Amino acid sequence: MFGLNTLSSIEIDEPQYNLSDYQSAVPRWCPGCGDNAILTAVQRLCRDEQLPPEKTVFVSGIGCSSRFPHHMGTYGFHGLHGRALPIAEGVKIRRPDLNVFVNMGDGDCCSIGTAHWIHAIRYNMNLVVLVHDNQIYGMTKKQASPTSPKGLKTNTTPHGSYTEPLNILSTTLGVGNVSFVANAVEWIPDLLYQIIQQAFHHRGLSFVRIAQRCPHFMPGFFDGFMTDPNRCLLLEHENGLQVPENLTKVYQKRVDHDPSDINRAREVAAMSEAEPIGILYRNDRVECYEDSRRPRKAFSVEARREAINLELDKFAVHVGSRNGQNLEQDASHSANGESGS
Ligand SMILES: Cc1ncc(C[n+]2csc(CCOP(=O)(O)OP(=O)(O)O)c2C)c(N)n1
Ligand code: SF4
Repeated sequence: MFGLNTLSSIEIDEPQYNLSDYQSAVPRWCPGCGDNAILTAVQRLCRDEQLPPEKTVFVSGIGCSSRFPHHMGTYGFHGLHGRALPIAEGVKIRRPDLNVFVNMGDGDCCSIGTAHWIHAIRYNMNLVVLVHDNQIYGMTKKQASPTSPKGLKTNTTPHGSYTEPLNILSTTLGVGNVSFVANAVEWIPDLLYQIIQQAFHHRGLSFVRIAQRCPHFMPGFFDGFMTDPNRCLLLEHENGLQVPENLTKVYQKRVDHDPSDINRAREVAAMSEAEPIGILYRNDRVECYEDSRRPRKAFSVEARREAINLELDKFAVHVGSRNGQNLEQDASHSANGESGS
């Protein structure tokens, strides 16, 4: 007998999502832009985790990278410059059941959005935060960002940037309540995928800084890291990154890094000679904000109406009184021939 009999047939009740279910408008990023690689990694993750598109939200601010939600076949919110995190937190606090991702540029996160960045780490909501760090303002055509290297000539710093760049990883690791910090580069897809996957599985705010090429305004900027594997330091650990064998031949600069050690994480973050790749820090015991501050119980329409009416009653003007005076009394005075005016 050929084929399966009815007893051994496979029944699939759940919908199976494939990559095209997560694809929306065709990306309009420049050819070779690193945002394309990040999009591909995230779409793969959604497919592998079988995330229902209707239960998944991408939130962004403004910038080239912030066009991300347009390219995902999920819900999305393209917000205001620097304001992705408060919007995402609003979504998460009302709907903790949703998978919420945040995409920010380095300008979005570390310049106009700095206050939200710091406080989001402190709040520790269950979000995946991806910072596309091309070290420039891409959308506004090469202005210096807080992560631009000192001396970089841009439209706002034609004689070269005067200030030291801000270290995204060190700053994040310096905030009390930090629970997950990772560093990735978009041009090593296997490791990028693995890092985003671990961020997704971490319960709490997973902060992933991703070095991202902007070939249009920063051509060749990351070439040194791409052509010399020794400028990358892979952080391996059983609770962190597991480097696939095919990459071990290329990336020989690897170190055993325990992500539970925050002091070591801070040392690694401060390194300037190599780009650390992997999970720098992970602490699963930090409480999520939405677990301690659950939204209040939903009330019925009738209960809400009654509560609103009770409040409004406090301001009600009763017929027969004006400015605290009793009009009925005034009227009776007039009727008795007393002047009420
Ligand atoms: C309140 C406000 N200020 C400034 C701008 C102009 N603006 C748009 S995008 C952008 C910077 C984008 O750079 P980045 O966040 O690094 O993202 P990229 O484009 O490099 O992905 C700026 C300053 C704006 N849209 N809104
Ligand atoms: S300007 Fe840069 S960051 Fe923006 S789409 Fe082009 S390559 Fe990407």
